[in-house]
Amino acid sequence: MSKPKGKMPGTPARPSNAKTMNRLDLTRRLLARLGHEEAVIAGIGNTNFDLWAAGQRAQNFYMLGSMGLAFPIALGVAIAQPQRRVVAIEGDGSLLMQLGCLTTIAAQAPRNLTLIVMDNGIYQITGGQPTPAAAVSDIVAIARGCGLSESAWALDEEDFERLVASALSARKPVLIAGRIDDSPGAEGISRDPVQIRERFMRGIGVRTC
Ligand SMILES: Cc1ncc(C[n+]2csc(CCOP(=O)(O)OP(=O)(O)O)c2C)c(N)n1
Repeated sequence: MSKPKGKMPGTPARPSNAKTMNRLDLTRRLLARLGHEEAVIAGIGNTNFDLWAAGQRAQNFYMLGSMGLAFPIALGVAIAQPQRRVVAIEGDGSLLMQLGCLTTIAAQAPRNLTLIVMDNGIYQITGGQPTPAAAVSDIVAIARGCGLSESAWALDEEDFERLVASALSARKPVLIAGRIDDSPGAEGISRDPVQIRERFMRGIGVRTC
């Protein structure tokens, strides 16, 4: 029998030349590239902890409680406000739980949406259990297969910044995945969902009082 082609279980699914980076550092680099009241939506747990720590903009939304909703929420904002750039940040475990959103985003093809995946290969906040992205599932290949042709691994911090800059002027949805270390998210986020929602709605101009 001939050997099966492709990646074998247990072979890292990310490119071997992708540097292991740091979530908070990448989040700070992302925010430093913004300047036009872009909406930034972060997923449950560490991604929103680090977004909070990187700077509490009124246009930031912090998802609480449910995995995999940062990209769907961002899609809604991108459709509702086509003149505004929207960026979403999600963990690999959360995205893998909600993969269908990639096909919806590809089909809707909003011109103003950038998706960022912080891939540490673990469900870190619940104890560090490995995700399929650690061994067998390549998130960028999945996204491309869903129709998001502008999907790429950031190979290092400079590459990440270059990809973000280009995504922020792209005319298609763009997905950027970064391999990150297992540093815990920063402490200190306010977990009041009503406050988070109201501030965001004022920040993107849909609540005026
Ligand atoms: C629908 C759902 N299932 C399970 C959980 C429990 N849970 C919360 S965060 C999390 C892990 C998230 O992993 P990932 O998105 O990779 O982020 P990381 O913790 O690695 O930064 C899990 C399993 C949940 N909150 N919601």
